Amino acid sequence: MGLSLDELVLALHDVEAVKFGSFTLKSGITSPIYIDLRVIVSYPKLLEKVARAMYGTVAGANYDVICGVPYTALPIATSISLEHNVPMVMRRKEVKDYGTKKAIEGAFKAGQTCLVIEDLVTSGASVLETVGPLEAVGLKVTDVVVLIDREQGGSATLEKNGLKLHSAFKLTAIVDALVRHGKLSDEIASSVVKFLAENQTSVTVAPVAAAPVAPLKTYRLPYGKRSDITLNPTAKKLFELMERKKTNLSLAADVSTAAELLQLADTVGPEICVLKTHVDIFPDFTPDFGAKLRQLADKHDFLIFEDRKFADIGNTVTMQYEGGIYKILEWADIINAHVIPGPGIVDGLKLKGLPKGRGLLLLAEMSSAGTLAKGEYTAAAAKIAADNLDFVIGFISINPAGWPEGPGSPGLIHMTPGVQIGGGGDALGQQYNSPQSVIGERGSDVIIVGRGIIKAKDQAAAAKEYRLAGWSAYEESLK
Ligand code: S5P
Repeated sequence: MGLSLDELVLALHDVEAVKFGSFTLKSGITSPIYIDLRVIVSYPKLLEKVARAMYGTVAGANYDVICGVPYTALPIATSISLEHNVPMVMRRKEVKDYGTKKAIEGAFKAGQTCLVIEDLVTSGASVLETVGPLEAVGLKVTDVVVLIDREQGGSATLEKNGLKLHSAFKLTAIVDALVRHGKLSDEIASSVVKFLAENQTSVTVAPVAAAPVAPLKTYRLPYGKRSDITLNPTAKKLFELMERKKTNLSLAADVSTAAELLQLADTVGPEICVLKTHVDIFPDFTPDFGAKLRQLADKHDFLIFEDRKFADIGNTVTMQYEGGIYKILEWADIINAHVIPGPGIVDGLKLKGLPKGRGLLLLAEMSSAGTLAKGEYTAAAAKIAADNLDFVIGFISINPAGWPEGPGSPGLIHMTPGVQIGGGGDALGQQYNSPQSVIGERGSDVIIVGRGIIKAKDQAAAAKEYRLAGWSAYEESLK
């Protein structure tokens, strides 16, 4: 093998993969130690030794394929794969390539076991972000190997998720070795140990795109019937047009200009029930934007949802809804709001929206990793909706089938973002589920799809594919 573990620690220290001083971490915390293993790609012999040390650490574990957590561990996994002739799979961090649609690349069979390879574990969150998509495609994950365990709670979190952590080094052992070899003072060493003790993590979030949810058991009323139950004219219109057009697809039209949006609305209009906008991203917004979009909405029979996510006190949101440059109240059938300020935000928006027959969706859950909108917060949103059935038409939600109190009145509509046919996620915390999972298992009513359609070469064809996938999942769920 050549190097002893001490020598490997010294080599890592030499290339400054492990540094001591005062470093501000992403979280804002000041740390006396900084580990950055990305640099090892510049030292092929060192990379090889790191890979060998890790492979030796996990001897005895059973696996058919290996998968490196992107990006730092990819070259380590490759190195192990080459030396030991173990096949590798790769997780795409950004599933944006509509043509390929795969979150996990490579050849494997469902039921095979995958060893996860990571450079460093702190909380365990990034390992879980890779385990989720692996399990979602049917691979079993039981063991994880890392070069360095920072001993900040990662091992316990992984254990809670049924994963055994193997580490070539514990961070305190690295510190010890460096002290023994005169590279580090006792004083710095004890500040590191103190830092680790004071900065323990615990991750309670479920793995990204996690294990499949149980099939929906609640009986679903057809959209058409629910149009008679809602008290809100916009929701009634929505249920009716979904039934008429046979679509439960909402397009998240996050393109860069208003001109592009109008073009896109005309192209995919026939496939969708709702077009969702973020009007504040357009540099070319003009006061006639609303009227132009309304014309297209009438032409193609869809509703307009401005995803403004209001979040202020009642008095302020009335002004934001009606005024400013965008005058959202004039052209958007639907808006949404966070419930963080309490029910006053609904009262404020209702003052302006109800006389015009508009509808409001409450953000009860979010699709992003680590969202705080869960548990009691979600239940509070459901309660505010139940108290305002004239104006609140439903929710932005992720798993209404799992709500302890149920998904609420059948007059309320659930719209779910974070949808792509291949699952996966993006680099900024977005988490995707498939149309089938969202409608068939999670009990939602409408799939909200952005990049899955926008980035496709043929947007109209992609929209059609999503419409058919969403609709067949709905029809299946009626049975
Ligand atoms: O929790 C949420 C709520 C919303 S409204 N997660 C989301 O992603 N959204 C919105 O849905 C987001 O602002 C974006 O417009 C869309 C998802 O886009 P995609 O490209 O990731 O499909």
